[in-house]
Amino acid sequence: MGKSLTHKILESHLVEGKLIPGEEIGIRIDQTLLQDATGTMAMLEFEALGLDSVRTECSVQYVDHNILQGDHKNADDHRYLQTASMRYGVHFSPPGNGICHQVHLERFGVPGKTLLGADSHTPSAAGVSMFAMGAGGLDVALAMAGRPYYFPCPKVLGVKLNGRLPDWVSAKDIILELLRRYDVKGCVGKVIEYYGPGVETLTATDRLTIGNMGTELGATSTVFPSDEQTRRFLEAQGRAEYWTELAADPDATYDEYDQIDLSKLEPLIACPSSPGNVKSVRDVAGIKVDQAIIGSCVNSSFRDLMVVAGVLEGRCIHRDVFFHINPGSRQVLENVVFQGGLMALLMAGARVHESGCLGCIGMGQAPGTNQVSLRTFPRNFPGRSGTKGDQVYLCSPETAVAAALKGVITDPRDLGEEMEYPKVGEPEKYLVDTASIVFASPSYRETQVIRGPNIRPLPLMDPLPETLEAKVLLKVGDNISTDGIMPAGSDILPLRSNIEALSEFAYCKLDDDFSTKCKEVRAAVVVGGENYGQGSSREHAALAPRHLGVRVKIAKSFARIHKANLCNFGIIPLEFKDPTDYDVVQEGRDVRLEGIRERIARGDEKIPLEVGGKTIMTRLDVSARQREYLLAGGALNFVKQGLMK
Ligand code: MIC
Ligand code: SF4
Repeated sequence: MGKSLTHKILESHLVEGKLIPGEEIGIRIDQTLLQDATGTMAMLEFEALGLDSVRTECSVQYVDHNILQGDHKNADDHRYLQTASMRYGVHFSPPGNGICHQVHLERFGVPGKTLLGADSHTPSAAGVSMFAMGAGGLDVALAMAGRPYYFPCPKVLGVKLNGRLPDWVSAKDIILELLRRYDVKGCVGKVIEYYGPGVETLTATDRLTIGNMGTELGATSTVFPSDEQTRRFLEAQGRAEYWTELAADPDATYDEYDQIDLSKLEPLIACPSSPGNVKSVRDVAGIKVDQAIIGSCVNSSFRDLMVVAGVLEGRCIHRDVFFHINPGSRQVLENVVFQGGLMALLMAGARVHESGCLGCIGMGQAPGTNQVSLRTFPRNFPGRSGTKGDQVYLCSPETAVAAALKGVITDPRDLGEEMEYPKVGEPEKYLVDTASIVFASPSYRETQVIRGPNIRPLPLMDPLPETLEAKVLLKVGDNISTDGIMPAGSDILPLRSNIEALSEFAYCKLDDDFSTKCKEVRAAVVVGGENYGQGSSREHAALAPRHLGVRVKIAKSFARIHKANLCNFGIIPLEFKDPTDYDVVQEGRDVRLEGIRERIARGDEKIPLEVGGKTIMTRLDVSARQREYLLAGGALNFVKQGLMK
């Protein structure tokens, strides 16, 4: 039986377990990636392990999220990350150099290697055929220390691509089509592997777009073959020597199958306020648009910006639309300048920004009251833009620029009546810029790590008691994202390395009083529906509630990264055995987990929970290692215990 490329890469990296879907496996991690919003904590965690340097082939620290400098905090964190990177052998990409996923593809990605990143969109590296996953910061810190990464062995969904995309339809529409089919939890526990004749029509950055938003489907990772397109991209980036050819066996079998005829796709758009709320652009055409933004890690490549520049050549954007361009990397912008695209963008009236996450993580660019914003971003969870009740749509650069020209949502194919589709291919050679990257060097090992006052040590966490009594302080519905649990934005993000201050904001968008209520109880419970904790990988969505006293979360189901983060920080992730019990566990109720310590230590999967005079059954579906973490009160306690022994 032929093998999928996913299985080939996993097999060559497997250090523990068997490739049986659902069973825990451990794989060797070749490369790691940190960004600043999750990375400050992860770097502190790495330091706590007491090693002299990282033990990977390549580890990179990016600064791209917290780049507003309203006071000393973010700038202090940047200097900490730079000096710690130099000290421990990590490459450092400073603020302004670009968004982690775009820069990683350009400068560091290597086909067939594994990459673990403290950012949920790490599967963007599928663009150069890496097996890349997002994880919590602590898991990445452990990988930096040379430890394997453990996760449930995924199923492989093989998606066959046929045909070629029509004009005005692009890679974003392919992944939106899958989101239309599967919605935001349809690919949980799966790797999406693309194959078939349509694959070779997609460039490396098209593949980045598709891999990036596989995350929005709940997928563990996305895999593309490494072929002529990959070789061309690496060569154009001056890194031809890293290319190897990789593909599934011709008779490969997959756990599940699907296919897309690229030639039949039409422009699609995700409506407010979920990436899974996908409609055809035609169906929502005519809605007045106030803001359009091209940018974020999913659509800010050279191709994306040049298509937009091509459309805008000699034209002006509509007077009622504020139009922004957030380049994916400084190198992207330099290439756009070199090829003459910047002039068209500026003359059309675009606001061209420095490269970084910017509005995608609520660092500026918030839309006004009741305003409609079209963005090429990967996420539009409620309020993520920074504006309450926001109306954010996600679409391709083609659809965004069509709206910017016309002032209303417009099918970009309609532009075909006025102009030719500006096709943009991969240049033969990109201008390559590595000037601002601080590459790791043994000569930096003596660097003094500089810590600003915003960097606070991790609060201590107590081990799990014999029996747990707690109050249900919050009950939420399906698909609550980690943005809902631990919001970001320019006020809150700078506190990511100060857990005490940060935790005051936990759940603030769902319940203003949550942190105050927590102070009145000894231990707290949060109840959720399906796919609880989807979205961002931020471990702060476990760390901050834990600091406030949340010891148990009960949900119908959990998203992969969040569930791992809960175990890492000693919060017990229980699932309802009977989903209708969701109705029994109401806000304000007291719950009791009798003998919970012993049950977890024994390996019990069924956990009885007393609530309001009734006992309901819940399920604890975690690995033996995660049980140890829960007993110790968190992975760091567990690792420390080991060191003390
Ligand atoms: C996001 O897109 O939500 C983020 C911000 O990049 C996060 C990481 C974070 O919360 O810092 C992610 O995707 O993991
Ligand atoms: Fe940055 Fe947005 Fe990408 Fe997250 S999704 S890495 S915030 S650009």
